[in-house]
Amino acid sequence: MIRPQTNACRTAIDLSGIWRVRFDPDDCGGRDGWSAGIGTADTHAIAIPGSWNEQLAEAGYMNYVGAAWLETEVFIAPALPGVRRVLHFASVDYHADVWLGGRHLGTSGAAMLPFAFDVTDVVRPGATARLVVRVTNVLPADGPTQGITRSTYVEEGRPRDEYLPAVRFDFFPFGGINRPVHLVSMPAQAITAYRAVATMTAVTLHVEAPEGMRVGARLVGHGQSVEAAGLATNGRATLTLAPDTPRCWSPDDPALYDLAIDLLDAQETLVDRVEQRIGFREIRVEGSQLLLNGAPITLRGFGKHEDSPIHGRGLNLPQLVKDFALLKWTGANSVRTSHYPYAEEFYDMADAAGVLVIDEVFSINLDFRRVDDAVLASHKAAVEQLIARDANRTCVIAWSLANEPGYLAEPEYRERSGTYWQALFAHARALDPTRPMTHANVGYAGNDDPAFAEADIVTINRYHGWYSEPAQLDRARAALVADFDKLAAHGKPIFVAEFGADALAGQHATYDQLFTEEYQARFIETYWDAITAHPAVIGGHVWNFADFRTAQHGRRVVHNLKGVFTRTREPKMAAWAVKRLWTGR
Ligand code: BDP
Repeated sequence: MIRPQTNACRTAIDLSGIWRVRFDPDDCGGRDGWSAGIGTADTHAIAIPGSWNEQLAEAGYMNYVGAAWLETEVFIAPALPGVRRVLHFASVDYHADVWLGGRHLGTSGAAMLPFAFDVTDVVRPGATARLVVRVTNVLPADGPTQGITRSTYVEEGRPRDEYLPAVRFDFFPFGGINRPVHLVSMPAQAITAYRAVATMTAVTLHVEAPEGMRVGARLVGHGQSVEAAGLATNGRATLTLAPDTPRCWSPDDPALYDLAIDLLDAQETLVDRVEQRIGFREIRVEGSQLLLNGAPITLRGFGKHEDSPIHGRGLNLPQLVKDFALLKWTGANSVRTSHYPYAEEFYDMADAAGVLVIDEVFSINLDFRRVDDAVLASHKAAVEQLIARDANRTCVIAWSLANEPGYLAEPEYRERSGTYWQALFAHARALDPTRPMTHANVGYAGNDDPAFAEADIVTINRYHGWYSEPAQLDRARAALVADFDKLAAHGKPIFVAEFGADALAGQHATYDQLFTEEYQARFIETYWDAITAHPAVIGGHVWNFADFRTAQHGRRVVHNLKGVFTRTREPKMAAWAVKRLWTGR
């Protein structure tokens, strides 16, 4: 699915704005015909993109989990014959059913990823059509992040019903249309997909295009311009673009080139075009090192979230720009998209800023007491849709296929997950043989986690000094180093994807005290020292870049406070500490 864009052949109209929403806690909207229009009773204005929770807290929807129907009107401009219209959703949290002018178009795919419908035959050019989207933020039980409800807590034998809303993860289940919706006009004969594989010297393009048509590609930048062309045979053209002296992309020099792929008819007339920015770079694992452009690289950075006041998980462009300025300010060179694929604008910023991205599938705390073939199938589909969206991204250096499976230390994890990981990693590798694969291990799953056998990088999340050995940094450091020494037996690079301590901004102490700014800073300094001292460890990501909202829970004071920045992006002492560690200033 090609990203919406406006160029010589395509036009994308952004449908962001103030829509209307009607909540449907009793699930009667389908029966009562809301798909044709939600009416005027009990409706609220809602900004799209944006989550309903904080926007509509006063109306009672802060903790709402269930179905909601959102609608807007779309004017369909007249068009020349042969123009196709596509309705593209960058993502909906977590599942959508869509109607246009009362016609059901279909449903969304994997959560947190795009989906689109061809609406050419549905719309009447020159008229306005009503777009209705039924959204639910209830996760299905057989997804790669298995849904949980108040009643399944009990079935799962958990000690108590302790989260509002009920969640399996440590962030807020914001609901709504959290990324833009576009109406795209594009030619009927079109480029349908492409894969760009970059090395340090060339970009190889595999373009899916109508049989027998001519495909041309041009790469321009840094005083260079190269072209290639070929015919689509068996639905595909393969082209190679190799400038004489390509400038390589890296965090120190994020050199990007403008790539345009053209589709031409027999008369050499331009029929379709797609554009993106791309860099020359190579990423590879060798022994216990990660090599970027042939040289070892230490990853320093953060796990993040898409989370901001009022917007919730809704795309917040000013905050995105600010976050990249703050990442650079700390000296970070990398980010993991914990715990789900982010909005495409995030990867635009990362490509341009030279921030390396570990791109994570939305799979959290997979519980192997409840894993079956349906879960594996939906996990594979989520991997497939993520790789289809992001494989052409220069910034993406690795895929993380799951976060903290086996979190409950259930024996079934050790008994059954081996074949699951074999199947999942093999599936991912077949889709992208060019990037390392990993997953984020939780301590409960052990330093011999069955997934490590399949991963290229042994990735761990560790909280010695916080959830265990609290406020005892000597013991915490010893436990961390003991983990490293055991993990080194895998003979692969070790990466610490999470380490961090909560700090309430403004809380201070002269001694090691949980929740103080001093302890958070000292915790991070202690870990960083151990990370950089161990020959097999390729770096670490502080948990978290900024404080973020969680479900209500006795162990959280509104937010998870492990951010080195507050939720509104003021620095805590730890932000200055990482800046000193990573920039020397
Ligand atoms: C890890 C999770 C992360 C949590 C973090 C924490 O991967 O989502 O927010 O712990 O407890 O287990 O702060």
